[in-house]
Amino acid sequence: MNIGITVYPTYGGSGIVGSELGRDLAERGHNVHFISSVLPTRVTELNERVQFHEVEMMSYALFEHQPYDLALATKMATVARAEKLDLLHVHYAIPHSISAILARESIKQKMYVPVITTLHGTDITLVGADRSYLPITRYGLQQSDGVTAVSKFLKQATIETFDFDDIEVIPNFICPLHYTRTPDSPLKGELAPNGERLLVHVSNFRAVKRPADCVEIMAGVKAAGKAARLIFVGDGPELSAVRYRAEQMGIKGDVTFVGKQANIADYLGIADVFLLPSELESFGLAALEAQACEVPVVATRIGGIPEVVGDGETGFLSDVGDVTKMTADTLRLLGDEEMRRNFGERGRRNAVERYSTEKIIPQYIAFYERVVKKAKAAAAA
Ligand code: GMT
Repeated sequence: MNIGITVYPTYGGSGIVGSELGRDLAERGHNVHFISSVLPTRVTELNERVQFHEVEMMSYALFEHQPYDLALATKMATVARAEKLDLLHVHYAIPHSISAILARESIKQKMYVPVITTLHGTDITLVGADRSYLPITRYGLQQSDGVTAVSKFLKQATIETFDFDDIEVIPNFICPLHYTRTPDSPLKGELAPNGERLLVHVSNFRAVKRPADCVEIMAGVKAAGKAARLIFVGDGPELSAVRYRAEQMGIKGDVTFVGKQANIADYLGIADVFLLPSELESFGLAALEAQACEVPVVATRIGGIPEVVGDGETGFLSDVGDVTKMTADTLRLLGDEEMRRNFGERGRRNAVERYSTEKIIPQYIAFYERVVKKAKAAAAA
């Protein structure tokens, strides 16, 4: 198939999922065309099966904000015709599904390019639910030829907010070969020079991730006399507040900020406990990646996380903001090597058996085939 994929290229899990899906589809013999403002960070290689089409935008003094959505729609339509795309698959509803629908409608006299929208989380639960975007998001769902959501939770949230239920749940995925435990990595010695245990948090440091809760947990671990270090991977708006909190709590020296990293697996592969104290998480991709690396997860019991992390099985779940319990859970894991190993092994099994690329990518392909077939049948009628 010839597949157009649009993602937010630089920021967040939806971009990772869309990019890695494209890479895997290309490895399976499909032609993938990424259409976005810049090359998505996870797309590291372009070749005859993986191409990139940059959305160009003219700037003009009259535009207070550049109309990216329209430039994107124009590029989608151009690429769809030039490359004879079988479908456009957009990740994150706003504005991508609207641009894709516009593109589809603008060329429908010449060809019909079906639009598939994958919902990732805040496009439904936060941004899409805000009254400034709600009607257009509902329109995007209704007009898409197919809609998928990354968790059962997100499907249910979409039904409740948008009264729209024609949604296929296709969960996020990991490549089991890429996400593995790497206990002998030299990075371990660099980050924990005295053999300390490593608590790792990976996110885009937005308020919804509550990264400052990790600082509270680390402070509790230190107060309990456990030798550990907290590693923050990623960057985002809350980062300076987190640094300040660490300073305030007197644990600045126990925390390392490594910033954005191209290869998250380097850090997860040596972690002892993964912390994800988010306020909202439709799936929690980082928790899945951690489990694939045999790392127990301490997280919140919200959104799609309970679908991914087994409480008492592969990690421990708490109410949002309950740092006392999250600290106790972290200490429990740090103090019990066997529990850590058992949780880690079960986590790896859970990730590989339920969420490996082998399992999930064929679900996307089957969905594409169904949507394309239905669109062709409708066009013929
Ligand atoms: O977090 C967002 O605002 C959007 C999105 C992103 O691009 O990071 O995150 C969502 O998609 C991820 C990939 O499907 C999920 O793993 C995250 O749980 C989800 N974030 C939220 O629901 C807050």
